[in-house]
Amino acid sequence: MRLLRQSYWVISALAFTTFFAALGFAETSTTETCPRETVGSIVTSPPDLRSQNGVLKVDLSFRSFVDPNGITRYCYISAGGYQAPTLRLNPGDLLILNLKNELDPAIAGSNSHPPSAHVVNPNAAMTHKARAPDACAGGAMTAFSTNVHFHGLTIPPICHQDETVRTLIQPSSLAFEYRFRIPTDATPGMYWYHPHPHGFSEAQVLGGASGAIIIEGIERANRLIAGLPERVLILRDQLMPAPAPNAKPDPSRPGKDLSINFVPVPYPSYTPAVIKVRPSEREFWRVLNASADTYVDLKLRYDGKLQFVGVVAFDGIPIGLQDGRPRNRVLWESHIALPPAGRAEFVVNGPAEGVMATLMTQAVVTGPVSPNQASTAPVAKSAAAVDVNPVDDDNTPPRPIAVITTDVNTSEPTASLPAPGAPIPDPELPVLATVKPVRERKFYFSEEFKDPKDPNTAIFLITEEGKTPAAFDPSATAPNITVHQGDVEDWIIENRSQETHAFHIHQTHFLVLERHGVPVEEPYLRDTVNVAFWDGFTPQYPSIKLRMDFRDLRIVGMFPYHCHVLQHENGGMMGTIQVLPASQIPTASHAPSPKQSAK
Ligand SMILES: [Cu+2]
Repeated sequence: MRLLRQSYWVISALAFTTFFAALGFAETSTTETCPRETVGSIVTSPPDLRSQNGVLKVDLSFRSFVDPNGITRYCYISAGGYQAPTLRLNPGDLLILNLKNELDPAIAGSNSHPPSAHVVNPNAAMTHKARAPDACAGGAMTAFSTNVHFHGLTIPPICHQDETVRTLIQPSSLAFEYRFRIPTDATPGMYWYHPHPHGFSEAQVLGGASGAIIIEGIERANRLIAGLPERVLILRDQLMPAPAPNAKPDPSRPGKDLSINFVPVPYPSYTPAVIKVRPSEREFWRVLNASADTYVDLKLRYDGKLQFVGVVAFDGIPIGLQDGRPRNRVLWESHIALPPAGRAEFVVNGPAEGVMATLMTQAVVTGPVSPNQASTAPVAKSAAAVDVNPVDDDNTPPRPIAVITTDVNTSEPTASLPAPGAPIPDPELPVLATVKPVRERKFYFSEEFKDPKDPNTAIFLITEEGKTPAAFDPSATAPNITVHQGDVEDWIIENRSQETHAFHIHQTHFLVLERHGVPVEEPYLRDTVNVAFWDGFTPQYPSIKLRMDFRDLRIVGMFPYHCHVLQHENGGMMGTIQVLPASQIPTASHAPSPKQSAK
């Protein structure tokens, strides 16, 4: 653990007081809440909190702050004052995380996001009845409710572990304890934590509430990277200040700004952050796209030349660890596309001294370009957005993120991977690609507008083929689909809408088998994957085919699958799956594999 280096917004006391007095903000909001780095500053690693003797005990406060632009920031602050600490644990370690919801309705309620505006799906709000104040039983779902999802980890979907459908922690609640053990067979790599209250996760994640989880030991999965300096980079998107009232619409204006480890890279100057590296040093980068809504497609250029990076893992699963393919290799890629929630861990050969090096995201096209878009297909707007781009609030133009400068004496990165140690054993269960699925299902993403002329009436849907499309209903007690523990299924996910969606399921990873009906061979599993948009006229919808794994004994219970573009998730694009215990009398389709009982 090291001292937190933060720079604070410098605002004169007078201007600050006048600003908040004018908007009627409560005085309890201070500059120290959810601090952010200044534009153009050096990217430093998030603070690390490491498990000791098999236990990591963390007290986190969940806070908000209204910034000088009137935009609400959210953050996790540890008892030691660290913002968004990286939680580092070994497989088998116990995590005890006490979360105190310190959102102040007096602050957030008076800012530009009135609570009612967060409810993108009015049906959900009306049917979601107030419940007892037991955090495990749900309760009033407001902009001040929260909970935590441990994205990518295979831990039980039960309250106090990784349950996100019912758990709602209110500001009035005592600190809420999350307590679970990292599975001993958890794959080493990058995971993350973020809020998941349906209807409000977009605003909270956009505001900056997210942090990395590192399961240690990736050098045991790939000995090539042992000893490399490791760097944790977290990309976040954030709302932008409203354009001037008479500003000319700018088609290059992004839907959201980006930041890297809380160093903002704001439109329109895109002043890049600064990553300092030792000249020509090889590093191991662990990159999380913690954006609520924004896709990135990362590229490294040295003196204008595109560089290859050596991919070791996606979504916390190192190559060759769970797919039966050879290990101890990297995939050299010229760009890294990450949907919201995606992670990539890769080797970077640092630039030599004097080389002009940049990290940038190229444009990501999230929908067809249509000159009539504004009149024929309403563009869904985030109800939480302060500004609404009249053209496209999903616009994702190319932009720099950071310049990489060499410095022999830089103190970053502060951590290095250890020596390789003993290789991680092969998984006990048969490799997913070789397992015969018990059934195949088809789902589809679609969008509807209650009023075709009003983009604010967008409803986002994920539907199993043959069922009636309906936005996610948080008050529903029955799951959308049921499987049995031990099942392996193939899911085809179609996109029948004209924008991209990022399919994600909690508690388990999947194997991508096909894209648009064409087999693909990916030597890793994922937990979040993009599904390309439909162009509006091709007879066949874009699709992916996934092999879904419900064999893990720990995931019995109910949990969600959804689009990880949180604007869409909040707008209804979510369903629940219930994993029932394996049948007592094994049938052909539900027989647990012989190896499972030994697990
Ligand atoms: Cu989506």
